[in-house]
Amino acid sequence: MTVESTSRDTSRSSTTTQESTARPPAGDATDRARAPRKSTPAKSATAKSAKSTAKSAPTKSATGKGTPARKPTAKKPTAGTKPARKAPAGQTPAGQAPAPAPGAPRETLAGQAPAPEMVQLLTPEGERVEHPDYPLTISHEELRGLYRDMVLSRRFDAEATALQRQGELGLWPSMLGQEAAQIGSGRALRPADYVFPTYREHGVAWCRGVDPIKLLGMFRGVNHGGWDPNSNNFHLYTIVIGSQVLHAAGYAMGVAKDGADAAVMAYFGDGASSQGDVAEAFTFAAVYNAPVVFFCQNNQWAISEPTERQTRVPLYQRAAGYGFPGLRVDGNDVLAVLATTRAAAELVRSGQGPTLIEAFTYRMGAHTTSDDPTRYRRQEELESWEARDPILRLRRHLDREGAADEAFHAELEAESDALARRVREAIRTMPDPDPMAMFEHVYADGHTLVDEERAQFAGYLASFADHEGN
Ligand SMILES: Cc1ncc(C[n+]2csc(CCOP(=O)(O)OP(=O)(O)O)c2C)c(N)n1
Ligand SMILES: [Mg+2]
Repeated sequence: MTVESTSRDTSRSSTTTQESTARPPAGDATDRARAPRKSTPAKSATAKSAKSTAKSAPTKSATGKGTPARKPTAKKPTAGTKPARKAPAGQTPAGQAPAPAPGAPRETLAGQAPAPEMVQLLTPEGERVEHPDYPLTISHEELRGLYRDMVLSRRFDAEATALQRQGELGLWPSMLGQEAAQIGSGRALRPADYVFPTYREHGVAWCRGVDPIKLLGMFRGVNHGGWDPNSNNFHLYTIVIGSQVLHAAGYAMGVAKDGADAAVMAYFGDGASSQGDVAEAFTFAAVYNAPVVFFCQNNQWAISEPTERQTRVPLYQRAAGYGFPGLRVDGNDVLAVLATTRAAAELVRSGQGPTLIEAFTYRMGAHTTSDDPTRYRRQEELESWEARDPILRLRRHLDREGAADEAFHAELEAESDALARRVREAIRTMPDPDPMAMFEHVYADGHTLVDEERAQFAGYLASFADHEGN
C-alpha cells in the first residue's frame, strides 16, 4: 500500500503542530501502551523512522476547487511512488504487506505513515498561536460564550450519566472530553445549515438550540427521538453506526439541487469510518459536489477497539482517495475547531464540494454507561488526556487574557447548578407513553401482522389487570 499525503501546502508554519505529548496519536504511530489484550498488534520498532519521514500538512484547497492539488517536495512521497521509509517487517519487495494469518499480530501503522500534523490555535497551556490558513479574530465576549457552552454542556452530560446510575435512564453515551470538538463545530454553523448527528452530539445539539431535556427521552425509552428535526435543523440521533453519513450526503445533494446556501454537517466517529455507508457517502458527495462537511470525531476508541484497528492511515487522508480536501484539527482546541469548521462550511456552501475534518480528540469517559473502559485501556492513557482537557485549556486562555472575572465564573456555576436541577426535575416528571402507541406509525395504512401483535399485546397488558384483581 502506498501512503499518499493529501497535503497541498508544504510550507506549513510551526503553528500547525505535531501532537505534542508523550505518545503519538492513535491511527498513526502506535507505540501507545495498551492494556494487555489478545492478538494485540505488534508494537512497531519503526516509530522513529516514521517520524523522520515526510510530514503531511492538510489544508483547504488553495485553488478552492474541490480536487486536491498535490505539491510534492523532495521529502514527500509523490503519487505512485513508494514512500522512502523503512519497510515494516513482513512486507514484500513490492511494498505490499501480505495478509496476516487470522488472529496473527500485524504490522501497525507506525511503519506506514508519518505522524500527521494538525491545526491548532490554542496550546494545551492555553497560549494562543496563529495559523496562516485559519486566522481567527475573537473577542473576549465570544471566548466567554464558548467557555459557557462547554461548561454547561459538560454539566448536562454529567447529570445525565448520574441519572442513568439512579435508574432514570436506560443508557447514556457521555461526550466527556469532546466538548471542544462539538462546541467549536456547532458554533461554526449557521441556522440554515443542517446537522446529522450520531448519538453522542449533546454539545452540538446545545449549539443548535435543542432543549437538552429532549435529548433524554430516547435514552429513557419514552420516545424514538424527542424533537422535531426541522425546528433546529438537527436530525434525530442515529444509533446505526455510519448510516446518518449517507443520509447527510443525500440531503446535501438535495441542497445542491435546490441551489440553497447551506452546509450539511455529517458527524461520525473513528469506528464509523470503517462502515460501507461512510465510503458510499464519500463517493456520492464527491461526484455530485454535495455541500457536506464530513466531521469525524476521532475519539480514538470504538467501544473497546482502538483507532489502529480501523485504519492504516490517518483518517483525514482518506479524503484524497475520493478527491476532496481533508484536514486534521486538534479536537481539544475549541478555537481551531471553530476556525476550521467555519472555513470548511464556507467552502462547501460556495459549491466546491465536500470536505473532511478529522477532529483528533479523546473519549474521556466510558463508551456508554454499559461499558467499563478499565477492561481495555490503561489509566496512564486517560490521565495523559485529562491533562489536555478542552475546558481546562480554554480556562487557561481566559486567565492568561484576563477575559473572565470571578463574577463570570460564579454566575456560570450558578447557571450550571440550575441547569442540573432542571434536568433532574424534568426527567422525574417525564410522562410514560401509552404502551399501545408503539403500534402507531408503523405502516401508513395498517398491516394485518401489526394488528395481530397489537391485539396480543393488549391481551398481555389486560392480564396484569386481572392479576391485580382490578
Ligand atoms: C451498524 C452498527 N454496527 C454496530 C453497532 C454497535 N456499536 C455501537 S457504538 C459502536 C462504536 C462506534 O464507534 P465510533 O464510530 O468511533 O463512535 P464513538 O462511539 O466512539 O463516538 C458500535 C460498533 C451499531 N450501533 N451499528
Ligand atoms: Mg470513536
